[in-house]
Amino acid sequence: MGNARLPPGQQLAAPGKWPLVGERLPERSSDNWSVSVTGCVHTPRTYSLAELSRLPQADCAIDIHCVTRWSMLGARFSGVLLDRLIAEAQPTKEARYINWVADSPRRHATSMPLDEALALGTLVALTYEGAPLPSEHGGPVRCIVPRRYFYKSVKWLIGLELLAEDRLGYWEGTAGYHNHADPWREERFIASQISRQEAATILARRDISGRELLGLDAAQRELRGLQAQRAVLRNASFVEAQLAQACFDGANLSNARFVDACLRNASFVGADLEGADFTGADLRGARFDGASLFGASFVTAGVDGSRRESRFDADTHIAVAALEMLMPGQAEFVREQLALREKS
Ligand SMILES: Nc1nc2c(c(=O)[nH]1)N[C@H]1C(S)=C(S)[C@@H](COP(=O)(O)O)O[C@H]1N2
Ligand SMILES: [Mo]
Repeated sequence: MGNARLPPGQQLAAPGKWPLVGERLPERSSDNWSVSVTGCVHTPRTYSLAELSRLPQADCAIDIHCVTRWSMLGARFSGVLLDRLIAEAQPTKEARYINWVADSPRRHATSMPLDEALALGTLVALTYEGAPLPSEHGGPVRCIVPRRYFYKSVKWLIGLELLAEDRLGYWEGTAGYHNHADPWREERFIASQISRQEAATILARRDISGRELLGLDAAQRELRGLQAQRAVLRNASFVEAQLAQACFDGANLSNARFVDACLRNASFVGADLEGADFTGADLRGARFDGASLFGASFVTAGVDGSRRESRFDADTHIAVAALEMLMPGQAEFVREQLALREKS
């Protein structure tokens, strides 16, 4: 019988056993521990442990799902809801991400969108099953992010930093762990159904030619010169990625997102780019010969009248015939860009 609370590919850990994963101990002792709230906030603050424990405490039962495939259901934690700390810090309007910083030799950290962390009921936890959180499991303070793989729950928490732009965490940046980490969608590594080893290899060799990696998450990655000929990358995210000189010839990139990516001299010859989003991307020198661009976008207009445009130059190759495939507003924008550069 399957357990409805168990996400795909997970198994229950032995009853009463909480596996230890990752770093074993914090850098310093738990005396004089403090947690600071900094970054895009009006009221930066540092809380001592005593101050944290005087704030209203929330009790939560949480299902833990580790990316290494064990789960532990109904673990009881108590502590301060992130909500409360954020309300006290008063985020500025730039604050869009939260970065959780650990006190550890490698300054272990992880990040997520702030609104998501709040919506998930994230806890700054001080106890486990009614007792102070053990040091090896992140005590005296760790974050507990429900409904994400457990690598989003940093042990030995010393800092909450609100950021305007996302910053990849330790595992996400070094080992190809997925930046969104939803266990119900099996977002384990940069693409579902690949191993940690494969993720690391892809990032190191920058070659995914011919591979099928649906929903690849390569946001913000440094992938200059990526070889992705004929790869199947539907719904991939390359938001803010560095992809100068990348080659996507013949690739299937329908609905892929290249928002704010650097695509200088990148090549999309014969690629399927239906519904792809190039808003804000640097397309100087990029080639789109023979690409299918139905429903692709290059500019967005905000409700406040602001516009985010992609950037073209005299070496950006888009066949005029391809403009027929675009929605009228998009076609007009691209036509303008092509006309402007004729004059310059
Ligand atoms: N500081 C720190 N936090 C961390 C890690 C780590 O290595 N260092 N590993 C993460 C991973 S991959 C997992 S699965 C959980 C493991 O928590 P546990 O050892 O208490 O089971 O902590 C997360 N938080
Ligand atoms: Mo993990």
